[in-house]
Amino acid sequence: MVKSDNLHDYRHLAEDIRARARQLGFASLGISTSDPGSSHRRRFLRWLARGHHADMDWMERHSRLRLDPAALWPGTLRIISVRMDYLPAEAADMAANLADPRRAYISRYALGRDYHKVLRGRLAQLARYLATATGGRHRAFTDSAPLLERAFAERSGLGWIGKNTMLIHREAGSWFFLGEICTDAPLPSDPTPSSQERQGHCGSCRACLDICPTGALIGAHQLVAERCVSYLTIEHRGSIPLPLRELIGNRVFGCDDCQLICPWNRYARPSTSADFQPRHGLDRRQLIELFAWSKVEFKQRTEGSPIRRAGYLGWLRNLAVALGNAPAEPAIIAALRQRQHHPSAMVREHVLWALARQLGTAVSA
Ligand code: B12
Ligand code: SF4
Repeated sequence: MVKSDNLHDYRHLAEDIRARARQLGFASLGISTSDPGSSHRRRFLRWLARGHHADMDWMERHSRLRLDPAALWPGTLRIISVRMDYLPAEAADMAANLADPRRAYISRYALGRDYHKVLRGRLAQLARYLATATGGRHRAFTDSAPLLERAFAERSGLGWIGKNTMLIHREAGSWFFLGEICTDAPLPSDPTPSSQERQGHCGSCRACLDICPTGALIGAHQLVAERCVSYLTIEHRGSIPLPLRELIGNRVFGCDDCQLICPWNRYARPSTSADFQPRHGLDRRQLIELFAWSKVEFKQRTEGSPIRRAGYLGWLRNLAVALGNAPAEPAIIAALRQRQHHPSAMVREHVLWALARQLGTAVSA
């Protein structure tokens, strides 16, 4: 057991944890203090004040905790941040899928097993290892608690904040998840990046800002959630605003455009982890196939998948929008007609919108 006042022991422990994290499948690990720093604090509060979080009220509700991990998990002195790469090696070509309006584009992160489940188990093992070594208090999180994950990861040296707001790593791009352990162990923290390092390596590139289909990136490092396809297709519960529907194209769950275009993602190493490989052929499905899923089929086929978050009605809503954007075809019109009397008013409204587009009639949504 590490003695509470022995810094030498903690240095060794930090190295042990890094090695252990690698064995558990994490690509890298960084340690920061529990202070997110003034620039993250300021930017986060400004984002909330401008209402850029749309109706994700939970972002506002727990804002104090997000800025103070010790309030979230008492005694927290350090945040251990880990990165796990997820770009599925076996998935069909992304750009080709996105360019085919009859096929559904599902975000790469959502093709396989829910990352919360994948990371949680491994982080818990790392936390147990720490507990055995120090006997202290440790708690693992991955997008499961109000914690400014990118801020702590950035401060521990895991990457820089790109103009698309993603954390980007020089050798790995941005196709990765983050997870954390809040600990009371006074581990040596990694050097905080200098202000020059924090500017990152985006330089004059603005590919992500220009490619964003809905104009959600209103400037470098500024994302307006209510326009982001990821928000609209995953988090948003109601009707999708009419002006944005056409812009969503065939993206039925999440959006990857601002990562797909990022030059740093040329260096991303695809993940061979079985957990992240596509299930049920979700990387290549036709829109009408997915639209035909019954509620029972949706539940069965999204078991353990992040897609569950959209809910069955959200899933039908998103697919109806994509079908409305597909080229006019009798098979699509027939599929939409099957659902035009759906009991959900929200689904019906999107189906009628899509039908009107398919039939070339006035949109009466
Ligand atoms: C809310 C949320 C969303 C929202 C809002 C996104 C957003 N940009 O905030 C929506 C639903 C749109 C979303 C979408 C996606 N998300 Co999300 N999301 C989150 C969540 C829960 C909170 C993010 C947050 O705090 N936003 C608040 C705003 C203010 O953050 P921000 O714009 O990034 O600004 C912060 C920093 O970037 C910094 N900052 C801003 N500008 C600058 C400039 C400089 C120079 C510096 C130093 C700092 C700085 O200050 C702010 C405060 O820290 C996190 C998990 C978590 N608990 O942290 C996952 C998380 C950020 N999401 C993730 C992912 C994978 C996605 C998607 C790729 C999913 C998809 N394919 O559809 C997209 C990507 C969209 C995008 N370009 O960000 C990953 C990101 C991993 C990575 N490599 O960065 C996270 C970390 C989840 C995880 N555990 O892995 N997400
Ligand atoms: S995820 Fe898509 S919609 Fe959201 S900011 Fe990136 S490119 Fe724009």
